[in-house]
Amino acid sequence: MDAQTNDAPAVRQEARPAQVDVVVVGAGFSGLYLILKLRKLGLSFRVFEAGSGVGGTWYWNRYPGARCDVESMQYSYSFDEDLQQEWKWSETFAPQPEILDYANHVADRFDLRRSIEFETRVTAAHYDAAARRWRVETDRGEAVSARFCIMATGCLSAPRAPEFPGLESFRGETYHTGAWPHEGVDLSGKRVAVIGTGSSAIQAIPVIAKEAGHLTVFQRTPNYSIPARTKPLTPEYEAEWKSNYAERREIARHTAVGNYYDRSKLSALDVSDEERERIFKDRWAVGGTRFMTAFKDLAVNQAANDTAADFVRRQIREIVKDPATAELLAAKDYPIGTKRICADSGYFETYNRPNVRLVDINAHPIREITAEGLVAGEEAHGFDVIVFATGFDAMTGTLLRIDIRGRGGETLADAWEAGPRTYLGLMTAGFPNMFMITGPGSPSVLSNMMVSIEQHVDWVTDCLDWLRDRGVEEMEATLEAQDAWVEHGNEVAYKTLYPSAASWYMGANIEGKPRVFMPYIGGVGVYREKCDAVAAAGYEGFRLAGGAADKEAAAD
Ligand code: FAD
Ligand code: N01
Repeated sequence: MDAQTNDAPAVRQEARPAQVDVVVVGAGFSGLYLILKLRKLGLSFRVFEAGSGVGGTWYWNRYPGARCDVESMQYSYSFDEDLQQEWKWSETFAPQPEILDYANHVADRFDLRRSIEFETRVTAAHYDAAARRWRVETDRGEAVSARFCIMATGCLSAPRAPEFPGLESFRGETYHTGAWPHEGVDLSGKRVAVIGTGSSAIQAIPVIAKEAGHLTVFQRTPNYSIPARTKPLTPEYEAEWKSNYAERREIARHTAVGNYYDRSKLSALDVSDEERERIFKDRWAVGGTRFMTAFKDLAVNQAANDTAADFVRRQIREIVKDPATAELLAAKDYPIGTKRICADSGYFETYNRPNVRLVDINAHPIREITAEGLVAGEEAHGFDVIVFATGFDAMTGTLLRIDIRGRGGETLADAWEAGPRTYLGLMTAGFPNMFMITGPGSPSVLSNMMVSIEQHVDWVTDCLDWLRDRGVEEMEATLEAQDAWVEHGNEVAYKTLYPSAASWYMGANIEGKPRVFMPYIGGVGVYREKCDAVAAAGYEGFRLAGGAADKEAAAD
């Protein structure tokens, strides 16, 4: 099957009962693994996916240059030994088409497609407290009743483009990196604008520059980026990983970010200037975001962080020939790593090309989009194509685009008015029987997401099994447990430098969005232990009702 066209092929469809145990929303890596686990449990379920194929992020983000920044050998499922032994990655950092192929392979290998209803968007989910069931509605006009609802909707799945005045008047083509056309876009010889310089833009810009006639990049905030230095996987490297997979995966599960690689135990301030420079140079030469683990304190100590930021700025000044452009590209106003660190393939070098220009929109704000292009400051720019690489309404946006109402009809939007509040990033008080996979309040976007996805799916499905065994019909995070978790999450976050940046982690990329640090930064390993302890204690911090839970309550 051609993964890039990736329309759902004709497959044997499962029965579509109007009443099921579980509804799953989303068929990215979270949803796919959920299907497998729910089948093993023998629960009845339905899965709705807005896209026409599987893969989520990797189905939607088909912009030129898209690729992973977690090493391929680690950005993959670990739940099946044969799968991880048999799948072959071509490069150290896999390109998007290959990751999408992998998602399709998993869907076919485990015959998952028959359980998914594609091109079906969930529009509403209302909890009926009397029946202890969710009523889930789709844009196909169907309503399904489910005991449990699992939101596998992704953290970076609500693309957003700023509402520049005049946008509708533009006569050329516009695209968002997060919703790139499946048939690709012919940019050859065209005058292209890219707005934004986040991870997506930084990956796309070098590729677009090679194809376009002229490229103008509109930058609001410069980003720190480390060369990815992706290269073909050697048979030796692959064999070494595959013969140690089980052990390495297990180690990764207990690390801070879910990756198996060396993390320094040294402070950047405890070594000589020469030694520090040597270590940074080594990391820069190896490539990839593991640069940030060169020293143990880069994320928590401003002075230590400054040494890394300064090193990266010096690399940029060396690479970019025009000093004024280099200065604009050198981030200075926030600590390195506190906005998601980028990994690139020739990003800074691209500005040495004669057909590429950088415009600082702080000095020259985009005033309007016109029929011919856009006006930034006093200058009118003509374009055939405008690419919005302007990111996502991250972590909460996708959930809040669904009309979710919990106990008593309270909307999730109201419950999260001051920012998302969850217990363990798994559930929100007032919304019983609704789980989130990698929700706000869990490590999610700060980790190798495959590790976090597997951990959440395993935890949730073990929980469903446990509830079923005891005939428990309702599970809800208590307010006390949620408040304590939110407080703990904030406490840990504010020990780091992260909250000092105007990042999407803080909701700062969306006007009016509450400024709270959304993911849990206490570490993947620590978090896993906490989740396991909660489960072992009979789901401590959750209120349970029905079946054995009622009997226990009556006996107390
Ligand atoms: P998603 O892949 O986002 O899937 C969610 C699915 O839910 C989507 O298919 C969507 O269509 C569907 N959906 C949402 N709402 C509805 C609805 N209302 N009704 C029906 N369907 C709905 N993570 C890493 O760890 N390493 C990386 O290198 C990395 N690179 C990334 C690169 C890009 C460009 C982006 C955007 C993200 C990247 N991520 C990376 C994060 C990535 O999102 C996760 O790694 C992972 O793919 C998330 O899987 P998921 O299934 O949880 O969510
Ligand atoms: O989005 P972003 P992204 N006017 O929000 C700018 C993952 N990912 O799609 O910084 C002008 O990071 C905005 O400027 P500023 C990864 O987790 C991973 O690039 O807000 N500009 C910024 O420059 C990543 O973090 C990979 O000042 C505006 C850019 O648009 C996440 O997805 C690859 C603007 C948006 O950057 C999101 O990345 C791709 C406006 N009104 C994505 N609004 C890997 O490599 C926004 N901008 C693994």
